[in-house]
Amino acid sequence: MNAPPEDQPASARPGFWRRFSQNLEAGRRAYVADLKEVFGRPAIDPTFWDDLEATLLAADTGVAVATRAVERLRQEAAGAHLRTPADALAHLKGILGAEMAPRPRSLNLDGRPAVVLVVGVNGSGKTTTIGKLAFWLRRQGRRPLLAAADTYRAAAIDQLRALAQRAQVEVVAHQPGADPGAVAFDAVQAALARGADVVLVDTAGRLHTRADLMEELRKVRRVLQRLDPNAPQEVLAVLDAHVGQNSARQVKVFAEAIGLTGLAVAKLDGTARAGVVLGIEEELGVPTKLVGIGEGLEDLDAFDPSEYLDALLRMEAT
Ligand SMILES: Nc1nc2c(ncn2[C@@H]2O[C@H](COP(=O)(O)OP(=O)(O)OP(=O)(O)O)[C@@H](O)[C@H]2O)c(=O)[nH]1
Ligand SMILES: [Mg+2]
Repeated sequence: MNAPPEDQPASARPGFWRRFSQNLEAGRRAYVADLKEVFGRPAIDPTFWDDLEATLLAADTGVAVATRAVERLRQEAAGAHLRTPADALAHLKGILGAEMAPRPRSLNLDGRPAVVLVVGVNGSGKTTTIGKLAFWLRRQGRRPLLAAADTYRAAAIDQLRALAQRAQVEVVAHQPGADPGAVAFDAVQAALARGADVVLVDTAGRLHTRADLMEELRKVRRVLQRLDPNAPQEVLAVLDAHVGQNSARQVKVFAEAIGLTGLAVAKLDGTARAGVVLGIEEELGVPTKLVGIGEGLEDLDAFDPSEYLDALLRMEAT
């Protein structure tokens, strides 16, 4: 984190995490019922550990996280401090929290302008996330500018323009089919000329031209680095929570090709895969920095592991 805390509060949205919990409710009723059943047992019985692991797996935390967490709890139960299912629940949040804690999660916006390159597979939520992020940044006194570097489809440029209008930020766009590197270059120049301090670069997500796409992204990065050796300050991959653990595998290609500084997990509303953030981080080793819980401009915030785990392990209705 390079900006002072007051410049970029951990959460810019009062009530965001309450809505996050409420949105999760819709998709995870069966999971909550399992959670209640397992942790509501009067004692740790012979099937308790397997059932707990199955419940975590059902929330899509991924195998590695679920087995490691249950193993740790079992070890603690062998000692004196963990005797009941309720104890296990209390300890579980600490164990999962420790898995997430060491990763820096604030956006690095230390550049003039700072450049955020947004990548990801087709339909993961890149363009929508950029609109939401522009709005989020503006509410914190930043001046974002959008770069329409997904030049494959005219519709992609129009979509970004429409979002920019709603978020009241400027867009730099070329014609469909134009060189994405040239768009990124012009956007940074425009930001310098107009006093914008963050450039958000939208990119294409075609899967079937994967090799071409990766080369194109590398080229965009080279162009940006020519203007500022530290750019892009952030390379964010947008993942679709509904795709679950598989989305991490899809994003690995981007991580290997250009490197990632953070993840933005979109569509965490109405999904049964509430635990997906844990598994994705485990698989990629890249911190989740932003989460999206809807299509509205307000539906994005900085990722807060503690709020997230509270929502994940909460059993009462919100
Ligand atoms: N429910 C929900 N829908 C979302 C969210 N983020 C994006 N969407 C929807 O997901 C669909 C795809 O979003 P886009 O932002 O166009 O995805 P993209 O990655 O830019 O897609 P391409 O440019 O085609 O690769 C749209 O219908 C969005 O409205 C979210 O957080 N929640
Ligand atoms: Mg798009």
